[in-house]
Amino acid sequence: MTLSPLMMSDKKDGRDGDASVLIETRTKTQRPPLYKVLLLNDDYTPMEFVVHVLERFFGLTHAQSFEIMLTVHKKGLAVVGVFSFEVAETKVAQVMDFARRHQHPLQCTMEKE
Ligand code: TYC
Repeated sequence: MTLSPLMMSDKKDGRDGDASVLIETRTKTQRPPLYKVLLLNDDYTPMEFVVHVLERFFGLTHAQSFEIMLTVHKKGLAVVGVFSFEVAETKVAQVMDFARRHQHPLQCTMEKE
């Protein structure tokens, strides 16, 4: 910050005897919290359906989708992506609605990172 001429002292001795005190303020940048979207395994949802869901709602390639589907199948769950609260909520709702409409028990949830 620079001092404008108006803020400078008029005195000839060079001292700032008036109220020209500069207070530095620190702006802490707050990042919004992020949420993990998780896909859970079950015994009935077809593998191809899960791959299709990952391609359709998460913009993943077929290869990426197949890999994540296999991770869920083997480990029980996997993180599909990390998003803002609103985007994560929307993805979960889209997956759950799509699975229900196709009568598959697929579960998708979110949790704070
Ligand atoms: N376990 C399922 C099967 O053998 C496949 C599957 C994978 C289901 C991932 C859900 O999130 C899931 N057909």
